[in-house]
Amino acid sequence: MDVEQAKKNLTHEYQLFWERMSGAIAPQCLLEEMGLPWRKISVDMSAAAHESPDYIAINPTMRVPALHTPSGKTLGETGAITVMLGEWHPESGLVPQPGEADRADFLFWLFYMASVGYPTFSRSWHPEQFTQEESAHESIVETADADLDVLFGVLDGGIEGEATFLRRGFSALDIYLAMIARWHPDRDALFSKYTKVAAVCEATEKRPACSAVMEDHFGQ
Ligand SMILES: N[C@@H](CCC(=O)N[C@@H](CS)C(=O)NCC(=O)O)C(=O)O
Repeated sequence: MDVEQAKKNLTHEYQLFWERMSGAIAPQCLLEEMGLPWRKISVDMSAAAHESPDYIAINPTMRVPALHTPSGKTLGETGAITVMLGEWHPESGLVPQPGEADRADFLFWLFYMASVGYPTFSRSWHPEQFTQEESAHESIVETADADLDVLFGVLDGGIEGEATFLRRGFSALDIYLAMIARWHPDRDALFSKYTKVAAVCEATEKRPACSAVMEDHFGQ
């Protein structure tokens, strides 16, 4: 392949700005499930690479993940990335399209997980970002973990399929749920208590693409 061809190929693949165990899990699973060509661009958050001018030019929110599309657009926010990948690749059937009956439920549950769930995990994992008092960390984590219990209880009640969130079968909601369940401090206890959540996550993680992505993030 000549340089010109290589350059052309680069512009035809997605680039996922990625960190281990981060919210990059969901878009990575989607890219794999959709069979799309993509490239991993590691962002070393332990070295504050997400706060560097280069990364700010890509994602001004200074958060990971971000997705650079083959058409040259870059966007952040896992919820937005999920919806847009679904719209750009409707043939995947992973995201209900405008006009489909379960679109409203899909958006409802996706944004509940992305806008309520994700920041609750941020409180549980990074209490230092929410207070200047070190003595308050324990209490912030305890409150966040109690909120997570409520969150997963609500999600359990919203699951309508057998081992999928939506009745239609496997969708991007299952991927998002499997991602946040992986972040839970006690996944065994979570799965014993919320059996519908467990069924969705276990079925999702049995899929070859999702299983490989989880291994990429949580393997040794
Ligand atoms: N609302 C964002 C949240 C993304 C987020 O908070 N990502 C974490 C990594 S898992 C992050 O970048 N944190 C920045 C920091 O800790 O400074 C999304 O859904 O993409």
